[in-house]
Amino acid sequence: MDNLEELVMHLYEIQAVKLGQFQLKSGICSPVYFDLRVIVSYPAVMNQVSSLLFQCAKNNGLKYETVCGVPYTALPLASIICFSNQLPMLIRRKEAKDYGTKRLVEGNINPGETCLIIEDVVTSGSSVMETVAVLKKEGLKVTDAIVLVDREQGGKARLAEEGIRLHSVCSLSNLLDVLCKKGKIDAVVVQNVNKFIQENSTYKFTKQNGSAPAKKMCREMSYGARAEQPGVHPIAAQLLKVMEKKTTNLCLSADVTDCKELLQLADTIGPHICVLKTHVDILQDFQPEVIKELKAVAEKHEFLLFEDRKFADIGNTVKHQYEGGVYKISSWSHITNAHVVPGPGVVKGLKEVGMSLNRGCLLIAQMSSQGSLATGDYTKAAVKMAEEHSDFVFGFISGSKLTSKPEFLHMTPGVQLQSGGDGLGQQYLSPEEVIGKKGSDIIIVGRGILAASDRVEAAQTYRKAGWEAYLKRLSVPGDSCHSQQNES
Ligand code: 5BU
Repeated sequence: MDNLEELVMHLYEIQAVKLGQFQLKSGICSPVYFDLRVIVSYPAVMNQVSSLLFQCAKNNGLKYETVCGVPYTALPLASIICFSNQLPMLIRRKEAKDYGTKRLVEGNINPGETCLIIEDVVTSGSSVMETVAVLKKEGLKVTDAIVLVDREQGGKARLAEEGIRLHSVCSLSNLLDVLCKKGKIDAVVVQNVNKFIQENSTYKFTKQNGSAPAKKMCREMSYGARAEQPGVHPIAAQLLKVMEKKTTNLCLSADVTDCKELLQLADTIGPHICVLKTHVDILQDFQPEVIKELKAVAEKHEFLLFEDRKFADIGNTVKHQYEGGVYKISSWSHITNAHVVPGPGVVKGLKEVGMSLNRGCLLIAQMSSQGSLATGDYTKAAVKMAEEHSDFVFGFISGSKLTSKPEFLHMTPGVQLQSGGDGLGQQYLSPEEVIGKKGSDIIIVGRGILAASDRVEAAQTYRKAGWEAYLKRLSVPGDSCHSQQNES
């Protein structure tokens, strides 16, 4: 048995690679599943993997001064490589919290030096890209990444477009060949996995002469990659990271009038959402205590709070409304929103209160209700206002994507699986339309979930629909690069 065959058999024996039917976090069913986190419990496998990764870099004649593993699985692998070969290492921090105050890269950073990336498994390449972006921000050069297993779902092509060469110790096809040869799987399984790979590529391009892309296709950035964009607002970065980590672009519009019900909703639906939107002034038994509890649930399930207050007065008044009164919105709500009808003073007023608290604001550029006047030039003016106050405004309430600037987020209300309305002007579009066709980032769902007999099940359905529409959008380059100034 050669080294690679031996390794594949070891990985199979310790269940780091499994064949069967696996529900991925995205909701997609995969016939193959990798969990390389388990290898830390097998020192011989750790050694074997590390030396194959290092050998792969050597075989490709790579020149580099330092090494960084993509957190977390590749961290110990990078450590072994560096220790065994006396190379300096860098550690990239991944914590979503406190990233504003802590260093993002630990170790001696010498700008201009080349850093080699180590990763365990590559699917779309987005995790590698996140680490590359952080290292580049520190002034390092990154040109190559070594991965143990390339799932052959488009990661290599995507990384190549970003100027990163991906070298793999083993491709998914190699791995299947070995397992088939050793009698662990049969040809039908190999066929199934190959079909899955073909149908679930995260990147597609038109080939010319069998290799190079026929033309440079503009492709969509993942939520995770957008979180690393220069100039991204801290709240947008936090939210994008939560979305990527929890694999959800669902915001629950928790329009209930009872505090106990609100807290119960937050706790049961919390694992499935990235944002919980409130109308705190419809709570009939509001007590400041409820906010304390809501904040604790938000932390427990890692979602952000969004008070849908729709401020629409002069700057001086909204300042008081945001900070004071009974609800003290600025003290707990990560996100709030404002109409642009008063002009920029409304943003300036809110900013005076919210900036130091690290809050973020969305501008209402379009509304979901029938006959809304927020269209055309009004919408364009909202986009301009957001761009001029991007230190506080990080996105829009809108029916569609309004700007191609990746640092801005679009949240869309008026979402239900069934199209139609509510008889009072509300108009509904499906998650597929909103995320897939209109290019929005987050679906806001209220009664689609609240009126269901099983709210958790309904939330899961919306989460899956929203996420699958996003994944589909990621896999089709071309149409999401254009700023869609169209009206919904
Ligand atoms: P629904 O139950 O999914 O229809 O609730 C939609 C929520 O979004 C509700 O809280 C509205 O106040 C909110 N909303 C909206 O529906 N349309 C808009 O244009 C804006 C907010 Br802005």
